[in-house]
Amino acid sequence: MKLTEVTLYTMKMRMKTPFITSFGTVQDKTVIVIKATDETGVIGWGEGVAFDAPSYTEETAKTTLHILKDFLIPIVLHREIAHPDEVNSLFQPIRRNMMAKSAIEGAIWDVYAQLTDQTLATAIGGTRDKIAIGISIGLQPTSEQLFQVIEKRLNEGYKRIKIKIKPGKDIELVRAIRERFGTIPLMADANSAYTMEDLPLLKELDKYELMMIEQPLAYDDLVEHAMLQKTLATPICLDESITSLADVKRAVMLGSCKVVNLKIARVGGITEAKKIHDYCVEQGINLWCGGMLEAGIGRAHAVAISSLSGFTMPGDTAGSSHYWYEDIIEPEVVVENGFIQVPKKTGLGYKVKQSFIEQSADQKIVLSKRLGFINT
Ligand code: OSB
Ligand code: MG
Repeated sequence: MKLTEVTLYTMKMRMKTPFITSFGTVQDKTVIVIKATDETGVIGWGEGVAFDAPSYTEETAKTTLHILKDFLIPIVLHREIAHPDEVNSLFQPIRRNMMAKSAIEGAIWDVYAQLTDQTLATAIGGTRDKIAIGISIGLQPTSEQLFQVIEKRLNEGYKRIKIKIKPGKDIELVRAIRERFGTIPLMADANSAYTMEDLPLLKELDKYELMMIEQPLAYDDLVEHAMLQKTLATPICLDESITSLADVKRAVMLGSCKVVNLKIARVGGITEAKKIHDYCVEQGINLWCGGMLEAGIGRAHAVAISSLSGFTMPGDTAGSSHYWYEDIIEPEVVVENGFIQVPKKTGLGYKVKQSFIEQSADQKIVLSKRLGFINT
């Protein structure tokens, strides 16, 4: 396949409720949509999922656009690509910028799936026809509000509850949830809010038998997580610290975690995500698919990767209507009794609402000329 045109759109999407974590609040999300057209006219879609501020990882919506426009798209435009796995190697000269890489790589996977007349899930190697889904609940103003949200989500059928914690909103909250809801599948995500000085507190969490604690320590750490995992009964799940297969290998070598939260965008795309999946299966590491508050295109990619058999635990890919008043795909992603049906149509399997995107976009950049790649 050969891309002859790539269009970048940016649009602001307001979340139904602001999502609050230990690193900040997301309410108005800048969604970057990538439309990649190949020489035969097939259109593939990708999504840039970085936030406006570099507070979860170092990328932002603006760095994503810059890296895409000035570095990544010039590498793939007008280049013959036999298989989307090649894109991962083509991007090797560019350091990190995982979310930017993933955005265009995802669009190329969509083109490839359509050209080979398969669903994206099948093209990736997915075998499941439905995937199990949990929900990630942001920090709430009061415990009572959190309990109400948990109750609602349990009634909706979500298969696991993830709460956000931070210093001062941790032990007491978890204790109260256990008291009220008993042995529900419960986990906590700290988004790097603790240090090894909090060891006594983290050890106390063991009492509440959480399924796992996600990313308690620094966003770029593996060594202290390994020290922590040795003293904790609760499995550690790494999110921010895992940006590549190499990171997962190091984490396994050190014993930094027992579970991996895999986000396609955080590891630079589907090819890297597949490699991580295969390695986790080989090593017996539990794996589940995380989220970036994606709009429909990113969500569709998450559904596809979650159909691989090594995703052993419910993911964070909640239904579109949980986040958005109107999503950019139709049908929306729907969760029923805690499951999403993997779509059967070729490519993403959902129709991208192109005119809605055109109307909502505050920026549109069309790249079709042969662009010299800067400074390799
Ligand atoms: O740490 O998994 C995270 C949302 C934004 C940034 C980081 C995280 C999250 C979530 C929610 O937990 C994931 C989602 O519902 O998309
Ligand atoms: Mg997380």
